[in-house]
Amino acid sequence: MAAEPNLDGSGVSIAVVVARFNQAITSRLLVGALDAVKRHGVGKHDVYWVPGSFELPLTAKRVAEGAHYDAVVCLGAVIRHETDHYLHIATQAAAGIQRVALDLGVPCIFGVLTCDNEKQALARSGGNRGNKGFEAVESAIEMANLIRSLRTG
Ligand code: INI
Repeated sequence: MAAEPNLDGSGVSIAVVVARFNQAITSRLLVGALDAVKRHGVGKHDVYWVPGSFELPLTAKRVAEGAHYDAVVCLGAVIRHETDHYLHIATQAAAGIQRVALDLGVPCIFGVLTCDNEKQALARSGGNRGNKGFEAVESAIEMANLIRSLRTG
């Protein structure tokens, strides 16, 4: 098994589900994701907007069930505020996205930033810490190609 990821997106179909909450950040993640889609020649992609990160898992499930996509990329930005509300959202988004992947056997990528403040989020959405949206699409392509190669039937 090669250590290098297969990032050939030509035969890969991806759904990108993106949260509108903290849109100043998530739109930057989407720019990064679409950049990776173009860079790696992803065959087909569609973008679906949802209200917030809490809604990512259900939407990921619905699009993954349709069998039109080889992978689902979930993008969001959960930023710490005065209460622990953000913690519930981040935890449930992560657990829900993983559950969809395991239940349906479709790679669902966790492209959700969980940050203390907006400065950290900006750095990770096209600033000096890269772009998590770009990385999420690369993970989706790698996993789509890997899972396809492991199919037995
Ligand atoms: N949604 C986010 O994506 N990020 C957040 O930081 C956030 N905070 O902190 O409240 C957030 N809340 C909305 C949530 O995802 C749901 O859309 C809402 O609770 C309705 O279910």
